[in-house]
Amino acid sequence: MSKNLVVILGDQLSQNISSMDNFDIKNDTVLMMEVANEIEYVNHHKKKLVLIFSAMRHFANELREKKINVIYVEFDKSKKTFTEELENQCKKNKPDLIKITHPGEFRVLNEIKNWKDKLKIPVTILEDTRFFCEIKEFENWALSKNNLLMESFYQLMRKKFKILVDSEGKPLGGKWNYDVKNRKSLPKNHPKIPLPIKHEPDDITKNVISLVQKNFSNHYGSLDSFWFATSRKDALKSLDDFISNRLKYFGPYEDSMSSEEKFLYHSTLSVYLNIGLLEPREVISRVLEQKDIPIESLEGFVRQIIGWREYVRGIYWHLMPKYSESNFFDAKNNLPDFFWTSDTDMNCMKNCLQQTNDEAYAHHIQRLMVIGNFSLIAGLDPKKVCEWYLSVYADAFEWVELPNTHGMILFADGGILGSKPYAASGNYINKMSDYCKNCKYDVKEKNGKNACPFNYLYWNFFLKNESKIKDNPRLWTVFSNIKKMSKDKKQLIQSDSEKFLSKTIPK
Ligand code: FAD
Ligand code: DLZ
Ligand code: SF4
Repeated sequence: MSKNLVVILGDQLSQNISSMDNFDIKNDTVLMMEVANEIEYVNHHKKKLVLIFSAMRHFANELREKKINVIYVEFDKSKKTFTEELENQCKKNKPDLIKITHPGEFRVLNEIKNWKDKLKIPVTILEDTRFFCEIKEFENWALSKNNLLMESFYQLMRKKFKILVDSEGKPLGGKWNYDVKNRKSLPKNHPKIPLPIKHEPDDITKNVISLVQKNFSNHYGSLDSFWFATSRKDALKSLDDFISNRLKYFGPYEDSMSSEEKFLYHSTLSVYLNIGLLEPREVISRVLEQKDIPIESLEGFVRQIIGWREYVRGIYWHLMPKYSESNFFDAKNNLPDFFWTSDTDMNCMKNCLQQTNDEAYAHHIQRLMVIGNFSLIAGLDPKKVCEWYLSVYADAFEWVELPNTHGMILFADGGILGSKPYAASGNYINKMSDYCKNCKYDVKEKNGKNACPFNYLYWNFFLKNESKIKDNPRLWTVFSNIKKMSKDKKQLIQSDSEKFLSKTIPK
């Protein structure tokens, strides 16, 4: 009888993970490892470290309850890499075969590909079947298309999995897309929105909090009031809570921002989906079972999970490793210190950065239209921005973080993922949030000391990159305005931007 060693990584905490298929309880063993390299390769938020370690430890216990033999390697400084630790375990356990589900990061895949030669043991890498779309299937779709629009991939997924379609494959409600209904800002006297459940840390989580406090106090972010679910049971409670309390209005307010409401009607489920405590298929079927949810909320939510989430993963595996190397605008600026300290006079940035520091969470529009928009128009270096996003959010794994950062916000891929850069002036932020009313800067001012920096940086971005994007049909209005702009106005924009950037960007 062959003896298998099944390696389960920190984001593979699903009972149905493919590496456990045909698991032989008598002969096979599961190996889980907390290793220094995974902790240190970026400056992970402390809450992200607690989430992953606590969830790994809960998962190992759940497997043991099913009488599965688990070797769990707890963190100590001498445990450096997956490979070194696996080598130690193979010497002791002498498996005939190592099994692992395809990892979520290219870096880790490369490491795994070396195991066979290094350990002289065969290694089987299995498809990650938790996703709706296999890597190969996306690749075939991508190769059959001239441009890789999310919308066309999304419609394919809806039809293939018969989600919100009628018997002829037409969209329920008559439209594939309800985006126009889903752009509301939060009215002033909107009733308080129910917060996501806060899960009280149990003994396992408390131990991990102490471990992180002791060993990783230099990492980014606050450890106060840790509230994430770290077990499947609690993650299911969070799913129920979202469905009962926030799904109904998810669509209309998905683009809005509020200094009073950190989570609005968002689900916060990415944290659990990305480490495997919840599976996308169960989330979709639970959501579709609900009665009385308006189509714009149902479709809006389904689009995020079977559209965007699957699409960015496909893009990542289709285009890596070259994808991360592009820098379309040749942007080279360092990150301002306030990305780490939250200490800035721009109230929108301060709010989103402080929330990121406190919660290891910001919702999509905060990531995209505030921090992301700023990173784009301030010309920040894509590699540094990607590293920041990978560090600071609890749900950040490279397969999902990189396309969103490198492609969606920075347009560093030159337009594979988005058809135009998501640049916006202060006006957009003012329309969609209440941030501007408490800001030192004046959103209505275009130039000068009190002007909102988003206003001049926005035009400066287009002036600087004119030759690269002026023929983009979606930017026709922008460049026709630039044509009408006087030389003096252009100079003012450039000098305000230079002054701001020279104060803000470390050399
Ligand atoms: P909800 O608004 O409730 O959305 C529901 C679910 O849809 C999410 O849980 C998530 O699984 C999925 N989803 C929504 N938008 C996207 C998207 N653009 N790409 C992939 N999945 C999506 N998401 C991550 O999971 N990890 C990341 O590291 C990450 N980095 C991002 C970086 C930038 C610059 C931007 C603009 C977006 C990033 N996103 C990332 C996407 C999105 O912001 C988060 O998925 C979302 O904010 C998570 O919060 P939520 O669960 O409350 O989402
Ligand atoms: C992010 C992370 C961290 C901080 N620590 C570990 C760890 O100690 N052990 C582990 O198995 N996984 C960890 N992870 C997740 C991995 O770094 C990696 O991102 C994913 O496995 C890639 O899919
Ligand atoms: Fe942000 Fe400008 Fe509004 Fe201030 S005025 S909150 S900097 S958009």
